[in-house]
Amino acid sequence: MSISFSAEPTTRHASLATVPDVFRISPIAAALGAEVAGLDATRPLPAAQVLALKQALRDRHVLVIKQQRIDDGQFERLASYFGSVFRPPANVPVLGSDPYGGNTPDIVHVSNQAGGVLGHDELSAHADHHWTPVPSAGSLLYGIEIPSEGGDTTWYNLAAAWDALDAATQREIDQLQLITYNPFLRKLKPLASGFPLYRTPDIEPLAPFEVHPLVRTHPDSGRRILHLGARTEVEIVGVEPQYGAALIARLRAHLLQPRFAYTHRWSVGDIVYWDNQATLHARSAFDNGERRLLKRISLSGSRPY
Ligand SMILES: O=C(O)CCC(=O)C(=O)O
Ligand SMILES: [Fe+2]
Repeated sequence: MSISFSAEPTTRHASLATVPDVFRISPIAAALGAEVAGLDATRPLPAAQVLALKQALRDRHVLVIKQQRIDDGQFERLASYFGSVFRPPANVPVLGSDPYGGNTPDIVHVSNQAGGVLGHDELSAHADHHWTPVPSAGSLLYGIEIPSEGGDTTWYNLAAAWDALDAATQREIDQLQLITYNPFLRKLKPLASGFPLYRTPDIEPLAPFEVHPLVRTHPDSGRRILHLGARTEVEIVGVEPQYGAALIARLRAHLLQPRFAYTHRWSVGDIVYWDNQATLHARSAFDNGERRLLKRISLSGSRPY
C-alpha cells in the first residue's frame, strides 16, 4: 500500500520546521505499522488525508506520523479527527488520574521528568484502558524529548496473533470471557507477592472490574483479535484456575513473538497513532539521567464484542 496525492518526489532530510509537501503513507516492513510523511498537523487536514489515515490504521494498526511540531491545541485537533478523548468512569483509575480516580487530563505527559508519568523503567505489553468498561479505541503519542538510547516502543499485532493460532486453540478460546483487572487498583491494594499474572481464588478480586471477550471482533475490520495483555492480572470466567492460568500463559507466549512485532525508535517530532483494539505496546527501559517526554491523547472506544 502506498497512498500518494502528488507525483512530486518526497522531500528527504527536511528539517523539523518544514514538512514534506507530498502526503504519503508507506507500510513498514514488519507485522504492522505504516509511516506517514507530508502531513502538516499545524493546519486542518484535508478530507482525503483523514480518510487515508483511517484506512491505513485499519489495515496496519499503527501509524508513525513523521516530522511534526505542534502545540497542545493542534495535537487535540489532530486526535479529534479520529474520535473523542477517552474519559474513564469516576471510580476507575487510569494512567494520569489524580489521585487514581476522577480528573484525568486530556493530554497526559509520559515522562521521567517532574509532572510526568511512567518513569524510565521497562513497561510490559498492554493495551491502554483495557480494564475499563468501554476500553479506548486508540492512543496518540507525540515525541518531544527522546533519550539517546532505550525508551523504544514495541507494538504487537493481535489480529495476526489470532490468525496464527492453530484451529483447535481457536475453537477452545473463541467464546471465553476474560476479566482484566485494573493495575492502577492493584497499586492501591498491593499484594506481598507482587503483581499476579492470573487471579486465583485466594486473591480477593479487585473491584470494579468488567468482563470482556478474550477474542474480540474488530469494530472496523471485523477481524478477530486475541484481546489479552502480556502481564496484567486476568481471569477467565468460569474455568478451573489451574487450567485458566496455563492457557493464559500459553497464549501470552504465543502473542509476544517477534514475528508479530514492530519496534519504534523514536525521533523528536514523531506522532504515533495506534489502535488499542488490535495491538499491545511495550516500552524498553532507558537511563533516568536522560530526559524523555511524550504527550499522549487516548481516544474513546466501544464495548468489545
Ligand atoms: O513510553 C512509551 O513509549 C509508551 C508508554 C505507554 O504505554 C503509553 O503512553 O500508553
Ligand atoms: Fe500504554
